[in-house]
Amino acid sequence: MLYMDRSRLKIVIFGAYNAGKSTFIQAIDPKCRHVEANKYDIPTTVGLDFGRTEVNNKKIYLFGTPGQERFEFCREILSRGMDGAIVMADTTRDLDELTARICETLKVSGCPYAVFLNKCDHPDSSPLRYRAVTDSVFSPQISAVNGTNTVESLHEFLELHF
Ligand SMILES: Nc1nc2c(ncn2[C@@H]2O[C@H](COP(=O)(O)OP(=O)(O)OP(=O)(O)O)[C@@H](O)[C@H]2O)c(=O)[nH]1
Ligand SMILES: [Mg+2]
Repeated sequence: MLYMDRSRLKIVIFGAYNAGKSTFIQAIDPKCRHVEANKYDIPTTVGLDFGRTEVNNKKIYLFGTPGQERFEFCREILSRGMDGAIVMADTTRDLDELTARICETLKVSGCPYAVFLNKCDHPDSSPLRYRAVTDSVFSPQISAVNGTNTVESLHEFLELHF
């Protein structure tokens, strides 16, 4: 298998539409690539995001998924062979069905994952909205848009599991 080598890790970023997945990958790797379209003049991921970084001599490949419901097939393809997952949660919105379902699937699968509580810079942010899916899961508060706690949280997640 391509990713059995633990010096290279495939980490997939899941989460609802507009949660900040692409913004997070951009914060980690400013040279990342996106496949997106405009929905009501707002960019939305329709294929994937791809970013790279290196942590403790490990090459980390970040694959961002599309959040729209209709792209389930993309999420399924991108999740093949993943070593770990990060679920991006928009703390300005209540826990949604897609995010709850992704967390449940990851929990059952035994794949190492974390829930990143995003948009904590926003006045409407309330991380407690996600308490149903953060019990005994690493769940740092971040702001992808201004970079707060993004790199540190990724490092901590990797140190916990790899
Ligand atoms: N205030 C605030 N806004 C954010 C943050 N992260 C992302 N955003 C904004 O949220 C919107 C959606 O961000 P994206 O990164 O495109 O979200 P996504 O999860 O990739 O969206 P899809 O690919 O369409 O599912 C953009 O307007 C971002 O600027 C954050 O930490 N704080
Ligand atoms: Mg996106």
